[in-house]
Amino acid sequence: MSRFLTVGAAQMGPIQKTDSRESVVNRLVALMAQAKARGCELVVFPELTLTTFFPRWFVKDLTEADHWYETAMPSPVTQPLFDFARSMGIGFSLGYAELTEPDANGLRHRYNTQILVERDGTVVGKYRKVHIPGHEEHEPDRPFQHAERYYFELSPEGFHVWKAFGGRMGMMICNDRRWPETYRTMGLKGVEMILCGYNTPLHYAPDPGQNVLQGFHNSLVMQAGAYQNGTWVVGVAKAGVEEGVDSLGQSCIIAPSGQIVAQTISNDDELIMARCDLDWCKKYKETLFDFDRYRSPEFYTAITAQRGVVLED
Ligand code: ING
Repeated sequence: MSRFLTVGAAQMGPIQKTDSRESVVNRLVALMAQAKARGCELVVFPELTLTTFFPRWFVKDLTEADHWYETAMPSPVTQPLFDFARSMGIGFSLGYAELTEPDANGLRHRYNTQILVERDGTVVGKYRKVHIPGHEEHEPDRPFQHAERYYFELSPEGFHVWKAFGGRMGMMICNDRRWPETYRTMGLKGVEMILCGYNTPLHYAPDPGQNVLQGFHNSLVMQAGAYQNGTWVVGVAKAGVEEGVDSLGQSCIIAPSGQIVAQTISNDDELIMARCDLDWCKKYKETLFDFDRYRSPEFYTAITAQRGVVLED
């Protein structure tokens, strides 16, 4: 038995500070048209894909950054993407900065968000980033900031798996892909395909020795997560030199075996695709990684009981 889902990874090249949302949406629509022409049923876009990666700058008054966020999805500027998708009968996943309406206490919340939109245009899932990297305060010694912990709050909901596109779909955002808990939490919910967007600068200020390993680490974590949870993984970059900062491309589609079945070769707008058999997940979920048969959660309690390391000696 096979349940095929043809998925596209629509890598975006740089988005500069002065690039309008309209110009970005036009690029997204062009990639979506390519995806449709190549038989894709679902196309995945990167993290924060409507604007430049604004956490590379620090602004003292957070409200000065409000224009980088979306207060509605769809909004008048993103409606053309939703309309085109529905007219083409193609679904998509989109990452953006979310600024919510005031809550019961009059507070507005800021999340690094990704949505999943089915082929009929309905938003069937929303995920907000759990693992928020970088720093909370201005760090002037850095060549550029990575102040996501200043601009975004922790997800209030955590990880979820949605029945959509004929399978069980999960989402994660960028730094989430580096943490095994991300995959396992969704693996324990039966996930069959995890959609991930990322913005990964090649320069890692806390340890520049890692710079040369960015591509290796990117593939390593997603291949491991896919294999150890018997799931497809789609990783999609915003790549290239944005406002002088060079970010990793190497978007890829990874099988439940951990094999990379498609990978981009440029740092620009580039579509890759794969015809994914969701039933291929069973080859791992029902053998090596039959969680119910082989896991020993009684020995894993430290994973949820602790945040950091507790030395036993
Ligand atoms: N970006 C980065 C990521 O996890 C980072 C943070 C940059 C980590 C460089 C390591 C090296 O890919 C986001 N947006 O999480």
